[in-house]
Amino acid sequence: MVSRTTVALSFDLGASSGRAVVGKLTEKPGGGLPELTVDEVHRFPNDPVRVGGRLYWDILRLFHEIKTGISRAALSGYRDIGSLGIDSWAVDFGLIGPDGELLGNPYHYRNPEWDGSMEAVSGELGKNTIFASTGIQFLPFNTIYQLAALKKRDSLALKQADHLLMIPDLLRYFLTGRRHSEWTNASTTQLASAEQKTWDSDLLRKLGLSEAMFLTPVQPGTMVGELTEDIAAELSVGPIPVVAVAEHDTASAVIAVPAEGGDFAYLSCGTWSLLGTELDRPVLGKQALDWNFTNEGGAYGTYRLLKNIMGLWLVQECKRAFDKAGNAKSFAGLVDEAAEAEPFRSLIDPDDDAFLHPANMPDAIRSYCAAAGQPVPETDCQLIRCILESLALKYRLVLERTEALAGKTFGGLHLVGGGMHNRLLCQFTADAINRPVWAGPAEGSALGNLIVQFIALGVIADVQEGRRILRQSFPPETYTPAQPDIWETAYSRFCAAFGYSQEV
Ligand code: LFR
Repeated sequence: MVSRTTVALSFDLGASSGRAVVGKLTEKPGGGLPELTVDEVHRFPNDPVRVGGRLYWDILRLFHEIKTGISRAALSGYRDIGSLGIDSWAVDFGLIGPDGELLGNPYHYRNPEWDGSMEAVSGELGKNTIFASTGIQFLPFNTIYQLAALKKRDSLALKQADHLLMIPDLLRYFLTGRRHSEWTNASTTQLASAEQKTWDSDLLRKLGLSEAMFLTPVQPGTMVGELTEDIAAELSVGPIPVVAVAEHDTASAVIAVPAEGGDFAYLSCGTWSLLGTELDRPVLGKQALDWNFTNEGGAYGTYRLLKNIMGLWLVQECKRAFDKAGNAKSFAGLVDEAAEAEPFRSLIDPDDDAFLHPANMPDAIRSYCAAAGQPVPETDCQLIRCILESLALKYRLVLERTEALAGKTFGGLHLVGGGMHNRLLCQFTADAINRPVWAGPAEGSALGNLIVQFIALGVIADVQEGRRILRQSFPPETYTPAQPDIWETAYSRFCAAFGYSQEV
């Protein structure tokens, strides 16, 4: 008996690279859960480009890489691709003019131009008003503040735009010629109502933004077109259907958390660390606002109650500075050295604004430590140790606050994303939270992207079945707490140093 295999192609655009990953779902001849295997057919850089003091996406190059990914999948023997889907980080967008053309290069959220816009807008409209409707945390680069900054400088593109498309919406438009807005990404703009799952017209009006620019969001899993004939001919492939997956990478990553049952905590660990839980209602009260938690839209009626933590960006940027200074080492080498460094020498609050886009990360950390009365990290390994320990301690704070807001307790933490390769951080996290950490899968976003496609194609019943398949195909690795006592002391020191109450 021949077992049936369904093939889908996912594109995941992350900060360190973009990836084209083929997923093959194969039915077991005797029944039982199908098996999922993946094949990365293309990987490409996704470097932002700085011009005239502003930071941009290199969007046409990325579109070229996506076309290359489709060709490579076909050339690797995947002739029968059931569908494709694209996910990327949140908040960034392109503007489409009356003639259907992209108006300018999309800006990158770390563009320094956005600084100050959040304070201006939230001062004018009131944080309560914005949060009560959107349920989204206040981050200085949210789409709402990018748009307000563009409006303030009288951006010609904004004036002329017919439609705003989030980055995956935009790339899908290039592939299919059709324009749709997708819900998980729309929710991160801080311009949409969490409960209504569509744009908040009041908010748009108050900001002086044209409502017509915003297309009614479709839910993840919607089939939204197929490759244009031109592109299919250019790439010598058939008319591949395109699915609006959970196009916010974090939404996709959380779909791929291999949890059993509905109550679980996760840490999506990559450039950002996103720590929280999945709920079927947003938490919109005062405490969530005061703690700056978010309720991002998820797939299939869910919300992600979580908080952004600055994440491995701190390490990535240190490595970039070390490389530039002629002291290049691999990530693994840096982490090995950090493992030997003195424990808890200096601590930082990783979420300080000073770390969002500093010109030189090691300098930013050193100045911060000096100002916070912490010993200044001198060596590369002291810097990396300081970052990893501080991240783990911040994870504990955010985990306990998540529990308080959700009214739940969690037996451990699922860690998904590339950060699982940082074994020292996984162990520190288990120690800091004094609970097990279940690490994996590493390619969370790509896998969540594939699961939504397989559900749309009718070969997986729902997310629960998807998670069961992931558990079986990519069993997580368990880290157990080894030194809870010294971490308990360090946690008290962390909370005292940065003004956090240990009581939640
Ligand atoms: C993670 C992520 C976060 C979002 C940040 C900026 O890649 O998508 O969820 O807050 O990037 O868009």
